[in-house]
Order: sequence, then C-alpha cells, then structure tokens
Amino acid sequence: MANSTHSAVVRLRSLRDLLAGIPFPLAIDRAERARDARDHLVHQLDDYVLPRYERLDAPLLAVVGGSTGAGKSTLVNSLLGVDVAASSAIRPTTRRPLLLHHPAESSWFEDDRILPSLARVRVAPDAPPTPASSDPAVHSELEIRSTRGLPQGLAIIDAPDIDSIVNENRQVAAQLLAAADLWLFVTTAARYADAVPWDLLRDAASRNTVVAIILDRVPPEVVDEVRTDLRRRLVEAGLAEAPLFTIEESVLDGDHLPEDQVAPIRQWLGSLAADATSRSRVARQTLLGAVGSVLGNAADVGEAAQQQVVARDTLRTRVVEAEEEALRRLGSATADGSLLRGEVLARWQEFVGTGDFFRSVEAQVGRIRDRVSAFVRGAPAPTEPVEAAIEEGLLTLLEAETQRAVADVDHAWRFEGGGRDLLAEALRELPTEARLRGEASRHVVEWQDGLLAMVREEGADRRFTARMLSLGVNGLGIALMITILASTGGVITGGELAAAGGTAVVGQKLLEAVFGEDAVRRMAKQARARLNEHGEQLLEWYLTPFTAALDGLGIDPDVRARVDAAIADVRAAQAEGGLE
Ligand SMILES: Nc1nc2c(ncn2[C@@H]2O[C@H](COP(=O)(O)OP(=O)(O)OP(=O)(O)O)[C@@H](O)[C@H]2O)c(=O)[nH]1
Ligand SMILES: [Mg+2]
Repeated sequence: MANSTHSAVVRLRSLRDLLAGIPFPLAIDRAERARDARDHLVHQLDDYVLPRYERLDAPLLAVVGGSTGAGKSTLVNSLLGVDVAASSAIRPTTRRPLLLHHPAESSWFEDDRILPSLARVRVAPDAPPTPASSDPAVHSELEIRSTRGLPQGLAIIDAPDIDSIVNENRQVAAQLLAAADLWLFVTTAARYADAVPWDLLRDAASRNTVVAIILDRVPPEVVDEVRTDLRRRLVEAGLAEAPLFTIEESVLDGDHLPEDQVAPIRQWLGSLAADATSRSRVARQTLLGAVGSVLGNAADVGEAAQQQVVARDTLRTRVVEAEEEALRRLGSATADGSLLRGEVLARWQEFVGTGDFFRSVEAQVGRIRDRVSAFVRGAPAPTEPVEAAIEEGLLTLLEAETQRAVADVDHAWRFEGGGRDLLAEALRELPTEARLRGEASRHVVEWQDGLLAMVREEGADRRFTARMLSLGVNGLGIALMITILASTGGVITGGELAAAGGTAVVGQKLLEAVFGEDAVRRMAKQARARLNEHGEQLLEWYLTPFTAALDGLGIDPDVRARVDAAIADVRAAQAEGGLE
C-alpha cells in the first residue's frame, strides 16, 4: 500500500471517529435525519470504504438487491447451480443476508474486516437453505457459506428487500448496497417503474457505483418493449453504461431459472472477477464514488451538528436573559422604596421614634450633629426588629424573583427548539423551595453582615466621639440599609414615597452626620453592588440545573470546523496521490 493511500485511510478513520462521536441531543428539525445520515456514513466507512481502501486486492463483493419477490434468491441459486438461498412465496422471504464466497477465500469474510456490525453465522457448504425466520436477531447477522459455484475473486450477498414493509429489511438492504463493490439490481417487468428502486439507482449513479440491472420475469412477447423503456429510464437516471440483462418469464425447473437465461450474467461476473486488474478497476470506481459521497454527506452532517450548537446557544441565551431580567427587577425593587412599606417601615419608625425629634431633624439639617448627639444620649434602641424585618423583606423578594426567573426559562424553553426534553430534565434537578429559602437567607444575612463590617471599618478610619459611635455599628448599619432600600444612589428623593422617604431620610442624615456625604454615597454604592452580587450568585446557583443540562449535552461549538478540516485532510491525502 502506497504511503499516500495509507495516510488517506488514516484520515478517513479520523473523520469516521469524529462523525461517530457527534451527538445530536437536541430534538430540533433536522436532528433525527442527521443522526440517521451520520449512522449510515459511519456504517459505510466501517463496512466498506475503509476496508476497501486498505485492501484493493480483496475479492469483489456483489450485492443482489431489489424488491421482495423480484427473484433475487432464485437468481442467486440459479447462478450457483445449487440451492443455498431460501426462496418462497412468503413476502418478504430473505431477512438474514447471505454471503457466498469461494472456499479458498473464507478468510476475507470470516473476521469483521467488512460489515463489522453483523454477527457471522457460518453455514456448512452443503447445508440446505436456511428457512425464512422472523426472529429479529437475524437482521444483525450475516450468514456465510462457501460454495464452489463461485469463482475466486468474487463474493455475492443475497440481500433482504430494499422497499420492505419490514423496517429492518430496508435498513439492512441499504447498508449492504452501501457496502458493495457492485450492484446486481433485480427488478421485474411488472415493477420496474416503482419509485424506491429508482431513488437508489439514481443515488448509485451519482456515486458512480458499478451497477448491473437484471430485468426478471419478462413475458417474451414484451421483451423488446420493456427493455427499450427501461433503457430509456436508465439513461435518464445516469446509468447509460449499466449492463442490462433480461430474464424471460418461464416455468421454473426445480426452482432454478433456465440456464440460458442466467449464463450471460454468470459470464459477465466471471469476467469482472477473472483478473486482478479488472477487479481493482471495479473496486476503484465504486470506492472513489463512495469516498466522494461520504465527504459530501459528512459536510452535511457537520452542518446539521452546527445547528445543534446554535440551538444550544439560544437556550443558554434564554437562561441568561431570565437571570438578567430577575436582577433588573431585584435592582429596582430594592431601590424604589417598595421594601420600605409595612413591616420594615413600622420597625424602622419604631427604632428612630416618630415624635418631634425627627420632624426637627428634617427641619434643621444644619444642626444635625447636635441632634444626633441628643438622640443617642440615651441607651440605643434595639436594632434586631429592623434587621429582621429587612431580612424577611429581602428574603421574600429574592425568593419570588428567583422563582420567576425559573418560570421565565420554563416558558422560553417550552417554545424553543429542543428545549422541551431538556426542560423536564432540568426541572427535576431544581433545588427544593426549602433549599432556596435557606440559600437566599444565607445571602441576605451575609449582605447584612457585610454592611455592618463596612460601617465598622469606615468608623475605624475616623475620629468619632464615643457617643456618636454609641449609636452602635448596628444602628448605623440599618440606617445604611434603609438608605439603600429607599434610593438608587444613596441620595433619597421625595415623590410619592413621602412617608417612607421622610423617615428614611433620617437614616441618611444620621449617616451623613457621622461619616460625611461622600462616604455615605460611597458606602451606599458599594452596598448596592454587593446586594446585586448576592442576587446574581443566588440566581446562578438556582438556575444551575438549566446551565448544567446544556453543558451536559456534550455539544462541541467547533464541530463544523472540525468536520470540515477532517474532510479537507482526506481530500489533501487523496490529492497527494492516494486514490484518484
Ligand atoms: N415462474 C417464475 N417464478 C419465479 C421467477 N423468479 C422467482 N420466482 C418465484 O417468485 C417467488 C419469489 O422469489 P424469491 O427468489 O424468493 O424472491 P426474492 O427477490 O428473493 O424475495 P425476498 O427474499 O422476499 O426479497 C418464488 O416463489 C420464486 O419461485 C421466475 O423467473 N419465474
Ligand atoms: Mg430472497
């Protein structure tokens, strides 16, 4: 084997492995067809292209194909002169393909060099034909028998019917035809116009597969007429060169066709197999066409695989969008004062008191420092009720928005290509509500603790009077929380939130009195950013089952480029002088 041939085989094998490993997990438009096409390609490479490329000197393999009842098995028996294939009036009869070879050549077919997916069932040369069986196992088997009825250099497969009512028959027939060096295509005077055979024949023609047509069971009086019509159709299908053999309808002699009818076919086959040059001419012609078609179809498979990438990316975008929307809603709900109603407001007002002091704080901002000092003269009020109310408010908000994000993904995936199955999988993995609550609570507490730490740190940098700080880090901390929840930038503006804003502004003034305006702005900004981070982390955690489901698909984003590169590699090796 020449080096270039060797490298073409190696590269074809890489292409084969690449194709075999492509998943089509998302049920989008072309997925099923693409998967079938891929499986067919991998079969074709394993069954035929690779072994033939490696051994151009192996015996030729002719596959006898056609519709059920066309007389394929009868033809095989008649060519060999012995009964090896079951033929009967039962439709379809042949289900397990039967490979026949010369006794000296069994080693070529015994192992899984060709058709490795079919289990070998060896039958004695003189055994009677294996009766038709409806056991489903026979479709994954290959019956093998040696026979002296064949010359060396030629093996024949009697195949199941191509347009069978039995699915597996059709599949096996297609697989076998794709693995043949040569087709013996059997049709009848009654059925030669059927659609399925012509689809296959046109396909074979486009690949330049070597094909012979056997027109069986032709009433003698219409031979010329039917031959002319069939010839015309063959020319149209691109098979002008295909030899056409006619077998006239006759009463069978012991189930065999009359010798004068089959002799020309036997002779033609014999001439193809007679010498290595002729054999390799046939093998090369079909092989080259097959490689060309494999490369073309591989590109289509690569393209279909890329659509999986696109579909997956779209599904991921839907998750990101839901997360962003939830964050946006969280952002506005924690800045528009809506959290400062009900419980939080009541507890805050309790904390700061609603009496004269705060009215005067609002009125006399200039003297705030003194006022604050006065305020904190007594024992500071307990901060826990406010903290708890804020915690509860934030917790409820986080839970609600997180769940709404899931509902958004749910809705989007239901209508997005391939999303439905994945959705069910992701929803099964979703944490329970109790876990969500626990996790959300952890984030809120962490955020609150972070704020207190911030206040403490800020306080440590400055010289404050002991009394000022006696308001307590906690008191200042909740003042900061209230300020943030009432405003976007640490600056409270009035509007319809007069009640909340009015009392919230007290917190802000307190902070400003202690830390100064700039520091308050800075702290508020940072605290808001942290709240956003916590929200983001919580959302990402809760939405993990969706992203994990996408990651678990095993879709390679560069699949098309990889397939195209592998195809180009094969072409390059061919151009270097492999098989051209
Ligand atoms: N009279 C006559 N009968 C034929 C001829 N060829 C086949 N038959 C009969 O037609 C029936 C079907 O033939 P088979 O050889 O089993 O057909 P097949 O193409 O192998 O069919 P499947 O195995 O079902 O795909 C059998 O009963 C044969 O005896 C023929 O030229 N003349
Ligand atoms: Mg048959």
